[in-house]
Amino acid sequence: MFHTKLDDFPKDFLWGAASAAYQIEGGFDADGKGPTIWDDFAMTAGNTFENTDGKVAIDHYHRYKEDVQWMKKMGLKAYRFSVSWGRILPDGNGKVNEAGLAFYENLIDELLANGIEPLLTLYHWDLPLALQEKYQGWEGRETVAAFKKYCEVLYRRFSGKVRYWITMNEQNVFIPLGYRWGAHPPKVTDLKRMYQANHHVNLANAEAITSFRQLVPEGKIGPSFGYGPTYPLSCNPNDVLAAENGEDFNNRFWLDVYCKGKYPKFMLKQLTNLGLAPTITPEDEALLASVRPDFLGVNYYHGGTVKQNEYEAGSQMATEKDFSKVDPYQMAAKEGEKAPEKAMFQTVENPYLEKTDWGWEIDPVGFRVALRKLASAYDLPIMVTENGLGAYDELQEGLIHDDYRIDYLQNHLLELQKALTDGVEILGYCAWSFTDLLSWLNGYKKRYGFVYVDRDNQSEKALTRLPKDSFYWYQEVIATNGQNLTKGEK
Ligand code: BGP
Repeated sequence: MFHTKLDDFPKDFLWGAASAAYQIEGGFDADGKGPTIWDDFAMTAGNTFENTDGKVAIDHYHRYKEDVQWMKKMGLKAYRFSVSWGRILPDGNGKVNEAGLAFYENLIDELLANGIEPLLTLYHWDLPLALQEKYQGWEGRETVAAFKKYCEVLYRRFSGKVRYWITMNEQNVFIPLGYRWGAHPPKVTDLKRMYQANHHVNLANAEAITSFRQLVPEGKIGPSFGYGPTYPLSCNPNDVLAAENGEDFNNRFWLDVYCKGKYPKFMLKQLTNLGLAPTITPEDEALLASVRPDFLGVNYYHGGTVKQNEYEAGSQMATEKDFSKVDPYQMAAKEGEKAPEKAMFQTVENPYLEKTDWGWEIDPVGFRVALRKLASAYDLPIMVTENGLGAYDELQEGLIHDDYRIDYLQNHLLELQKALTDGVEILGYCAWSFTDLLSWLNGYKKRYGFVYVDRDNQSEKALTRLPKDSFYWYQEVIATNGQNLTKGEK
C-alpha cells in the first residue's frame, strides 16, 4: 500500500520504553521480598548464560530515581515496567508486604511527578517460588486464585494512579519455554502438562480482567502478546495452508482466547486428537467468554516462515518411510510428543531477511503486516509494548555509537507510521528497553537499552548509566512527535 504522505502521529501518542522487574531491579531479597522461580532457577549452574542472575541486575531497586531522571531527560511519555509478585506477596498468596508495595508506589509517584505515564505489567515471568512449591506453579488451579488476589492488591492500591495495565507478558513464550523446552523455570518438558498450565494462565488472565472491571473501572487493561506473522515460503497453496496452520498454532491459539473468549476450533481439534488438550470445564468456558481486553499489547521482534509439513510434502524424511499408510496425527504423537506442529507445517529460513547478531530475523515490514493482521482480526486498539534490537555495544572513549540500533528502530517506527496511515489504531510504542538489562538467557552481553549500564556478566562494576547515541535520537523522535522519522521521505 503506497501513501504519498504519512499521517502524523496522534498528539497523545505514548512514546515509551519498557523493562521487567527481574531484568532490572536487583534487590532480590530486599525489604521482605520472597524468592521467585527465576531467583531459584539462576542459582543452578548451567541454567543461564555464564550463570548470570538478577541478584543485583542493574540495581534499579535502589537507583530508580536516577533512572526516572534519565527518562525525563529523554522526554519519555510512558514507561512500561513489571511488578515482582514476590515483593507484594512474598509467599505468593499470603500476607501483603507493605515495603514491596511502597517501592512501586514510590516509582509510580516519581514517574507521574515527571510527566511519565506508568504502564504496569502484572506478570513478567517471576512467579513466587512458594507457588511453584505449593501448587506446581501454573499447573495448579490454586495459582489462578493467587494471581487474582495479587492483582486485587495492586488494583486497590494503584487505581487512580495507573491508567494502563498489562496482564500477562508473552504467555506464548514463557509457557513453551518453561513447560515444553525446559529452558526457563520450572524446566518441565511435557506437552500435556504444558497445555494444562497454559489453560490456567488463560483463566488467570480472565480473572484479572474480571476483578479489574470492578476495582479500576476507569482503567484500561490487556495482555502483551509476542506476535509475528507466519509467512508461507511460496504461493504454492500447500505452503499457504501451512502458514494458516502456523498462525493457528503460534498465534491464534492464544489471541483468540484473549480477544474472542474461546480457543480456535482447529487447534482444539488437533490437540484433542493427540491427547494433549487441556481439561476445560463449562465454568472455564464461561469465564473465558465473559471478558475482553481494552487493548492488545504487542511485542514485536520477528515472525516466521513455513512450508508444507514433511509428511505430505515428500521430503527426505518422508521418502524414507511409506507415509501413505500413516495417520499424521498418530505419527506426530508417536514421534516423541515433541512436535504436534509437525503434521501442520515445517519451519524454514526466510531468504529475504537479514538477522541480528543473535540470529533473530530483522523484518520491519513484518511489523506493519503484524499490526494490520491483528487490527483486522481482533478490532482492538494496539499498544506496542516491546520492539528493539539486541546487540553487542562497544564503549568507545566513553561513548556508544549504536547507529545499528537507530536504523532498526527508525525502520520499525516508519512501518508503524504506515500502519497508522493504513488505519490501525495504535496507542503507543514502547521500545525494548530503556536501560541495558539482564537478558533472561543471554546475560548482559546482549544489550537493548537507550542507556548503557556499565556492568558485565562477571562483575557489577560501578553500574554507571550512560546515554547512547540512540538516546538522543529517540529524544528527538519524541520531541518532534515522530516528524523527524520521515525526514527526506515525504
Ligand atoms: C521478550 C521479553 C523481554 C525481553 C525480550 C528480549 O520476549 O518479554 O523480557 O527479554 O524478549 O529477549 P532476549 O533478552 O532474550 O533477547
